[in-house]
Amino acid sequence: MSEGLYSMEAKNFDKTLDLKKVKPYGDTMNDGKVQLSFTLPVPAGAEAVEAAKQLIKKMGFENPLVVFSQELTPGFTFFNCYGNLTYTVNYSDINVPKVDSKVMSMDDTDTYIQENVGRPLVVVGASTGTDAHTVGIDAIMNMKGYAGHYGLERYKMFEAHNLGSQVPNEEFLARAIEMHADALLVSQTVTQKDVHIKNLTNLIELMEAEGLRDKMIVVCGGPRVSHELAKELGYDAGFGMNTYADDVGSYVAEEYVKRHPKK
Ligand code: B12
Repeated sequence: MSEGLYSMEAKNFDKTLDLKKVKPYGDTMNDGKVQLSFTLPVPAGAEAVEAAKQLIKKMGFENPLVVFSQELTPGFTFFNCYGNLTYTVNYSDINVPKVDSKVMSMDDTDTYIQENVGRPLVVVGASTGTDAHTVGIDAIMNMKGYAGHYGLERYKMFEAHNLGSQVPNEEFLARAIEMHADALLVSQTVTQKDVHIKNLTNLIELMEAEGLRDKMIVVCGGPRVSHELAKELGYDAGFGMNTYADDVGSYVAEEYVKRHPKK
């Protein structure tokens, strides 16, 4: 990976920064200072503090410091601590797979679809399976949008259908077929016991069984979803935290045009 703007700024700020050996920054470059908090299932007291310090050392920290400890309930003690991390990472070697598209504004995406497709693209979204979280999919799809970015319902060239939450995969797919969806937008927030992996995989299996997988662009998103994970599970793209409708809208439009070049 190339050295990004921020790392370059840090390098100008302090010449001792080595991007091959990056560690946390606290008060001074390379001090490795980290704040951590956790609970131990032991009663509060000097022994609890010592146990916390020993654990911090085992995690790879030097100078363990417990700055706050309090009994939460009899037999459980909460700690706030500091330590200097001894480990480093090679930032220069990091390569994170990302969605390959040029992010356009809402107006530019509308114009792009108008010029290259000539009709609104149909997108159908939901928080699927047992997942009850709607805020993520709403942020992407709702007319009013999220953090100053209008959602897909606001775009002139997307016909956006948000089916809400806890939509079973079978129903999601049936509605998508009925609405002639060009793209599916799946949101997954709960990841306990890998429920998202099972649910996301199940949708792809259903689509493959129906011979539909290649007929639609299939995108998933959520706070613990990455593009890499999405690809592994058979999706075209995956979006994580801090995604806006602009990112997804641009991707869907460009991907559709790639698959259906204008004759
Ligand atoms: C609000 C909330 C709820 C509300 C949801 C209300 C609603 N209508 O959505 C309620 C109270 C109902 C709730 C319930 C539960 N919750 Co809850 N909830 C949260 C909370 C506080 C905020 C989530 C949120 O709204 N984030 C804001 C949105 C905007 O962010 P986002 O979802 O990440 O979305 C962005 C991106 O991820 C991306 N994105 C998301 N989806 C998609 C889809 C596509 C296609 C694309 C492109 C992008 C995309 O774009 C969005 C905008 O940038 C989080 C904790 C937290 N602070 O994050 C816990 C949290 C998600 N909940 C959690 C849990 C465990 C639950 C419950 C299981 C609790 C329980 N035992 O009952 C239940 C869920 C039951 C169920 N069947 O699903 C855990 C999940 C842990 C895990 N890793 O699995 C969390 C992390 C809390 C915690 N620390 O334990 N919850």
